[in-house]
Amino acid sequence: MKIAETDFQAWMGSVQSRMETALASFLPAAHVAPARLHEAMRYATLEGGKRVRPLLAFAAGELSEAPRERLEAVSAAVEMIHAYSLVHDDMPCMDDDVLRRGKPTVHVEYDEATALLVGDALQSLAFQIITEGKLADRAERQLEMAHLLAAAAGSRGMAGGQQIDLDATGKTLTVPELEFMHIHKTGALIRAAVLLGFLCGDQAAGEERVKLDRYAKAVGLAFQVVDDVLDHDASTATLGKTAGKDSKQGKPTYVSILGIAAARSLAGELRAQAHAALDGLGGRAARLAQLADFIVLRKF
Ligand code: GRG
Repeated sequence: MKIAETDFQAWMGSVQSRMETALASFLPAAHVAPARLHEAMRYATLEGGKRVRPLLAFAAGELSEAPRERLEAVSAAVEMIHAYSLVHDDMPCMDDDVLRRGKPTVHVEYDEATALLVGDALQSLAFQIITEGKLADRAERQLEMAHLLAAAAGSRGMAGGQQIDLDATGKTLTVPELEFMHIHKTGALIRAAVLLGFLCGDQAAGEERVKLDRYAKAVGLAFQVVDDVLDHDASTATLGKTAGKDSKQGKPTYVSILGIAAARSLAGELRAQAHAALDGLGGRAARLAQLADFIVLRKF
């Protein structure tokens, strides 16, 4: 392993463990009433997940010299929206899956009504966190951050992308239609993670934000293309969720539409676009560059 790689692994491990502690303290304790709901919220959020969105927020925060406590808060908010989306996505009325992060999905471990409430409560808690305390240099900026997260999660972001996904089952989409779906379903929250991390810092300059936005869009789409490739290539044991499910459910994916070789090469192109977007940002963007590589080269 090269030194740069070892250093990246260490950085990633430290952000992941910091986030585990932060999430555990933002979530209500399992014994607090209603204990079943709080226990299930913790089950859905803690001990699992690559924490890609927090990693992106922390990396973007290096550009604007964002304080660690603010990064923990915005990352926790984004990760709670993400966890809620996974809980609802796994329910019988949507993807109907029994395995997530290597353990039974929330509606299997608890029940459907609890899973629904877990998602609702995690989403509310995310907005409570992002509007509490001082997370930006000015109150207007913090308001903008809450607005950004709401837009990313809503009908013109992730929830809208999920609707397009549900409508697309059993159909063939064109590549631009597939891209439109994923820019919303997966890309919107990833973009929000990058921008929120950046906006936490008092040194968040406008021209850097434009570059970051370009980076976030490339990485968001790359994440999904790789997700489709892994759904085709990897095993259920490696992924911790049911592999090969999209094709079984008749869902259009980059692999079903482009073929596996073209999907792999698209992931490589998006990785190059992400790197190009960082041009001129210097060493402070090193973690973002490493994360683009991690997202494209990951095996799980
Ligand atoms: C229910 C409103 C609503 C939205 C659901 C994100 C989503 C929309 C559904 C998840 C289904 C899915 C497999 C999407 C593909 C990309 C994705 C978000 C994968 C899971 O994210 P990771 O790999 O998961 O970051 P971990 O477990 O590592 O956090």
